[in-house]
Amino acid sequence: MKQFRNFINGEWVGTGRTFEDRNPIDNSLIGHVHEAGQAEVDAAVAAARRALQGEWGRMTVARRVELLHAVADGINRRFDEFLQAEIADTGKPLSLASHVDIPRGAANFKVFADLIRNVPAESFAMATPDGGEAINYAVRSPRGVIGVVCPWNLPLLLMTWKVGPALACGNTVVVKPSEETPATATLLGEVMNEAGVPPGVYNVVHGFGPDSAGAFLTAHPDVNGITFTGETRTGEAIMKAAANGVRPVSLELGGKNAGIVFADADFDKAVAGIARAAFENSGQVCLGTERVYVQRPIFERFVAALKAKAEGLRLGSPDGDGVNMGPLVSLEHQAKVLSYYRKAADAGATVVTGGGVPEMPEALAEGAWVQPTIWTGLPEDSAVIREEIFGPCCHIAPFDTEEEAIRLANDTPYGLAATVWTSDLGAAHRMGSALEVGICWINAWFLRDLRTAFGGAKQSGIGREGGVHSLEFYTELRNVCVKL
Ligand code: NAD
Ligand code: 6OD
Repeated sequence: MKQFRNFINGEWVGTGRTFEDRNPIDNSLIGHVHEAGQAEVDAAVAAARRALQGEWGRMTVARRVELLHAVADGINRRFDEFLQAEIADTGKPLSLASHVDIPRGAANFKVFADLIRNVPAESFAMATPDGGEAINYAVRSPRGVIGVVCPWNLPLLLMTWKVGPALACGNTVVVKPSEETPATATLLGEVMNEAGVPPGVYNVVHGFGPDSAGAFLTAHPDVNGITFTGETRTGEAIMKAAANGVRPVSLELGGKNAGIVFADADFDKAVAGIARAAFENSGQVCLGTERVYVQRPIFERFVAALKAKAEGLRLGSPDGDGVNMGPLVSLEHQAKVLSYYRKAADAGATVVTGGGVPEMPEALAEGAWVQPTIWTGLPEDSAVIREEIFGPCCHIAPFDTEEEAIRLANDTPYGLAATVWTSDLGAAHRMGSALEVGICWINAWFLRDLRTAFGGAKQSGIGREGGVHSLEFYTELRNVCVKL
């Protein structure tokens, strides 16, 4: 049975207070996770502070870049271990984890290492009142000890998306992975040691949110900034914790993203794109599409085509032949998603497909399975259309005009992402600027260039990360003015 211990100052720290880590495909026990208390969080933050004041803080950028490349290489060298750990924790198909989650885990270190090596600094020459001259130049220093609080849906990808830039900028981190998915953050500790990253630079504390490691970390006065990915309501709690000491936050939160399909879109590509956006990773992607709006002339045909896609998905264990959909992350999340399936039925939705629990072979019967589900016919104010479900499901409604599509898409407190399908270049650009989101894809979904700004509008987040935008959060910008 595996033991997931805390990683503090380059060493493994057990606590004797454990909780279970279970595999959602069959609810089998993977191992025991050692919950960090206040003492372990204090020790991790102190180790991170010491590292900042020690070798790591004095290290040249060139050496830091070398080490981050060594970490990326270490992930790639132990690719299969990361893969097995991730699919055991999440149940996601091996094909998905091996093409998206684990490669991005390595890329997140390489990209930000290369960025920091090439980042320019601004400078301005100015005239001074005495007729002389001064020069101003910008210096970026690390923000300090960064608390990184992570969700369970893309555990390694989303954790390294924060840790990569944080370390590239010279900070140290204390990571609190989701209680549902402790494995890959723990494994990364081994890689850090193998790569020669000094002790205390990367620390992991396990546990839950309130009254546990998450709350202890975010309330810790010696944490200089908190970067968080997760639900909007949790983001609010973290922002309140960060208010003590006026500590900055970067928040990537929930979404209720719209997919908009115009009648002139390439039909097959639009169907395939929306199917990915609704069902990939069993719908557990913050950027996913749970509200689909289709222009009326192609509405019936589109619903039938998406139904065929949903019914063609093959559910099963991650390494099963042709499997392209796994379970939800946990029985608890299954209960939440199924509660929305019931709400949809109660509200009078037409269930185009799915709506319940699939029949699975006996060996998988205890897993967190739900059917990919499509509804039509619900009013826009129903819970299923207003609230983030985070499951493999979507509601499809017709629209007539571009203005109506924009109004419907923007009628939500969230503002993370949108995916628009059209062959009209003008409409594409108009949608790109009218939709109130942080990321708008045209004829694509989840196509990522890590140099671009990533984040949410409205209640989907605060701040942007990605490329040079990450520097805004992970560094302190100082202006030096030199009178010549
Ligand atoms: P969650 O908010 O329940 O938990 C996220 C993390 O926060 C976990 O590690 C949890 O233990 C911790 N936590 C919970 N309460 C806390 C508290 N009071 N103080 C400190 N830490 C606390 O989110 P989840 O269920 O793990 O993930 C799913 C959610 O994440 C969805 O809403 C999804 O949209 C969102 N998400 C957003 C993005 C994005 O980029 N915007 C990406 C992925 C997931
Ligand atoms: O691709 C990324 O960098 C990113 N942050 C993706 C978020 C996905 C949400 O589930």
